[in-house]
Amino acid sequence: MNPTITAFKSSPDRGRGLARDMRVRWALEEVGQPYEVRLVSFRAMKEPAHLALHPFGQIPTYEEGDLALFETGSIVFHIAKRHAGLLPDDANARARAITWMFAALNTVEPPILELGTAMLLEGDKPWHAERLPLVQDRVRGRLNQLSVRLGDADWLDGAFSAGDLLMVSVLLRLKSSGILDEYPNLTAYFTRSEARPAFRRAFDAQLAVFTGKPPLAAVSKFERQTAKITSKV
Ligand code: GTB
Repeated sequence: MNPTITAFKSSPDRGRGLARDMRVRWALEEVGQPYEVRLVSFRAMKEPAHLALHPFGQIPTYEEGDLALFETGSIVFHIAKRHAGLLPDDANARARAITWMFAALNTVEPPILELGTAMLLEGDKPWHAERLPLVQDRVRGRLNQLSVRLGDADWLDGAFSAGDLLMVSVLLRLKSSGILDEYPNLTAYFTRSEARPAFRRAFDAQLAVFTGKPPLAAVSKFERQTAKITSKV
């Protein structure tokens, strides 16, 4: 049976990749695992049926048989462990890829979320103009370090991994801010990731919730059949 994820029935960005079901869709597309989507309203997310799946009343959730998960880091990790394609086989390389997953969520994402809060929710505060540059500089600090580490490599550590998937998902939030443009190698990293067919399919599928048009490129039957399910856990 295909896993089922939850997503916004009506996302503020109208399905342009910012809601976090995007990273789960992308992971599933990368490994060729078809999935179902249950759309939930903001009200339904706070009702008991959804709270039983997600204690904080958020999306996305992930259901597979009698397993129910929340938190995108955990969901992407679960998918990466179950299927080939998102984590290297070599034990040390695998540990490093997992490290990048944590780095994306614990070290790079927090200042980016803070910037989002400052821009979206604090514009009317008397201290906004003074605080905004401080928050922007905290983001720049992290991007500088990430940019130095990435250098001219295509991916963070060898082949594309779940670490890249989460890092790029985190950087996606900066797209409209212009800050990412200050780092040509990070911009190229982002563009390279966006060009991945799996990213495009995930993006189109999320957008289709809002346009009502079916996604242009669903996971093809061929890809489903050839996806190597390794059951490593
Ligand atoms: N740490 C959790 C995870 O990674 O899974 C965070 C999950 C989360 O923040 N979910 C958000 C949510 O359900 C949706 S993604 N919010 C509703 C609530 O808390 O009541 C965050 C998000 C959604 C949409 C936009 N947008 O449209 O601009 C931006 C960010």
